[in-house]
Amino acid sequence: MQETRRRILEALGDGPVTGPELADRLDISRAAVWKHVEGLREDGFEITGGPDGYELQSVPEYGPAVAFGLEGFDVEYHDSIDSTNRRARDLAGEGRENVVVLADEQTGGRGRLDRAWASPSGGVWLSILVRPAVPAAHAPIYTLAAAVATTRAVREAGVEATIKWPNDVLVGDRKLAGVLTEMEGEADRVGWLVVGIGLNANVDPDDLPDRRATSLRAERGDVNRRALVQGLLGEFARLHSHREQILPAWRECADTLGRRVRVETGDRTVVGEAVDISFPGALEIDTGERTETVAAGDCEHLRPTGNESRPSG
Ligand code: BT5
Repeated sequence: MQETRRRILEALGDGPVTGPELADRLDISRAAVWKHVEGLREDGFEITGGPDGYELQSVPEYGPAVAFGLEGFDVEYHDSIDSTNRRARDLAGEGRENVVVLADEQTGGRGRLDRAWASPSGGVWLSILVRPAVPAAHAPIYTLAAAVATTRAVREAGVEATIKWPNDVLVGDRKLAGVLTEMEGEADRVGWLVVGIGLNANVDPDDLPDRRATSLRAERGDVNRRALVQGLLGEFARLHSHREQILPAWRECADTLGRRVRVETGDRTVVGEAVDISFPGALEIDTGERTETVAAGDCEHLRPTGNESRPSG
């Protein structure tokens, strides 16, 4: 959101302000004030004009308004886009950073390994573009940070979510959100990192292809997505600048630790008890014979009996 519009909203936050007063405070012309107020109205802010001046009546639930009150990130909002990750990668190519691409609907959302990610209108589909000064090998820690930030924001909204390693946010054994991280860089330095988060917010699980998917609407009713996204991004920003807090926070949110799991890594399958997570995000699995460290893969929670034919999540 433009700095001037942010300042106008801030001024209106304390009660009505006249046009001339706004022009004075912001050191812009009255015509410019009028133009910015019109722009805010177009973005869904309800601003009335009365004898006391302009008055802010309501802030929209989602859309460009997410930028209002958010520190540290520029927000680029789309009603509909193919994929916020694709757009964030393009912005990375233009040299941008600390941008969040946000959409109400995606027409070509992607999961890991190029799987399709259903993204109907009403969800939270966003991608965070950052350039952390770390080696490329450390990138997975930001995927964990995104899962923690999402889980905490969802818990704040009253839904007891947990994380399944490495990046699924579940309610019980149903998937509420997923994370897709993409990056470019040299071995010793990340060039850019795009952390994509898909969160089934105000959507109907019937509109999602996977029968083991859930949404906030199904779990507790519709949420204010602006507050949710601001909470999520605030949490991500905190973890981003305090990396030492990410693993402890992940352990606190995780449902995988202490469970029997099966992890498919592409070239092997590891079955055993998930005993811990290690930097930058590897799962430690006690197979009974030794402890295996698995850096990436698809994880299935198994029943404690060891009956692997009946996965529970
Ligand atoms: C993920 O992949 O969980 C990562 C999803 C990341 C999506 C975000 S949305 C914003 C940004 N822009 C993008 O284009 N992507 C990111 P994975 O672990 O591979 O899970 C994919 C699998 O989840 C699919 O194969 C389906 O079985 C299932 N699935 C698809 N859509 C779903 C949904 N909306 N909710 C729950 N499960 C879904």
